[in-house]
Amino acid sequence: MFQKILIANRGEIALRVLRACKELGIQTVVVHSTADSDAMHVRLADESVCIGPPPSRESYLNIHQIVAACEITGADAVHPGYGFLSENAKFADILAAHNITFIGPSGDHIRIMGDKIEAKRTAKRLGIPVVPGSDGAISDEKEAKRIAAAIGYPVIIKASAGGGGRGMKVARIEADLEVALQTARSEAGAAFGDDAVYIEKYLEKPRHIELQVFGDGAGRGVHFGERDCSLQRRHQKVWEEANSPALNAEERARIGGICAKAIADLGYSGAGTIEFLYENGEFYFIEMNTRLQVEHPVTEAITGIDLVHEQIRVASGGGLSVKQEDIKFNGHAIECRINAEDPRTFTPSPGTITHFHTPGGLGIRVDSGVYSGYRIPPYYDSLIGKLIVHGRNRVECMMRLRRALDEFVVDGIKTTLPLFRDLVGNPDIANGDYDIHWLEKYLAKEE
Ligand code: MV4
Repeated sequence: MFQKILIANRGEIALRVLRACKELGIQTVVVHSTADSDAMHVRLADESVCIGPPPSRESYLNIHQIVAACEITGADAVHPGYGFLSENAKFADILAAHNITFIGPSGDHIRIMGDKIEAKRTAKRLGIPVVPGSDGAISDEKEAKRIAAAIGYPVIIKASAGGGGRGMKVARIEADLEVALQTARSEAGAAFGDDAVYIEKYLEKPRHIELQVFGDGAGRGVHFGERDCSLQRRHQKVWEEANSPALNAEERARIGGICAKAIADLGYSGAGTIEFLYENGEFYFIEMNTRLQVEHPVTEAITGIDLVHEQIRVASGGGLSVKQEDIKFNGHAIECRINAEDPRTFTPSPGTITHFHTPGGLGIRVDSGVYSGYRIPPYYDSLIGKLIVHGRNRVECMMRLRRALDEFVVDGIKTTLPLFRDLVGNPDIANGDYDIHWLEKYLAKEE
């Protein structure tokens, strides 16, 4: 087991990882920018190292400073959290070269999944159902037209170096294809320095369902069920739940089994998320994320398993603490992302939190790094906390969520709490009847 872990992140996730380390008796080091000297993760860590000025590029993304902080403090592993360097293959490789364990998959696995064409090819080879489309990059318009005619319109052009919604163009008819292809290609070249694009059948009203998987790096793989993350705005998830209101136990076991076997065959190590679009009872792979995700607590709530403990165990060579048959799904969980933003326009609202009171009681978890009197710096993303609610079933979970939202007080700044208070009263949400476009349509109507 590790003696000392360096946490290369900030905010609620730094605190989340810190808590897991404390429970496992592992010493903690945090790194921080000058804007985060009074952050909670800095106060609670055993040691802290200031690694640079506020801009992320010069601090939380500065690989050399982080490696230096490991060497100064004698940390033997790094947990990257999510965002920042968590899916940076070069960072994983550099740490390995310094004999520091990256708590995550190998640089090679990160690299494969970062290249969306390679990721899809790998998924397909491993038996995961993918969206119909080109087998790899498309070379010219003629090829695009031929494939589009074969799979049928509408189609979508995606950047291989994109992901998370960046660099996509829809063509509804053949006459749209030339422009879609050219814009997607030139935007990809400008944004990512890689103009490779691929084509897929465009799914009109899917849900976004993702499978939580884990590999032990030695040929074993398990799945922890799915999360439904369809409620999003501009590719930012807003509300996530486990299980998906759209799936039954049989469908879960089937797609879960496929994913767990794929992870085993890949020899993958650590936590991963396999993202699917789900429409008319079918799963279509789109991407795989090679990190712990923001919404992992809903999976923890329904399985009772600490996923950060598992990450640390696997990275230290101790293997997973559970077998597939030990993983049971119990009840329902919902996570609301509390952002320091206007609840309608989503304009960031940094500033000082004058009063912060979190709800409590059975089935309530709040993961947050803020406190009364804390000043939110304007340099980073606006997530200030997550409310995770668990119940024996979805109805109980929703009742408890409504009550918890009433108790939650954040004064001094705008937050997305009022949006959630509206959503819990909406009949579509109560019925679990929504797709990836639901929230944006709802927000457009409310204006
Ligand atoms: C799609 C799609 C429809 N058809 N692919 C957006 C994010 C990126 N991970 C993939 N995305 C999409 N890919 C096909 N073939 C629709 C989206 C999409 C979306 C996906 C998940 C969650 C929210 C979304 C919002 C708009 C579009």
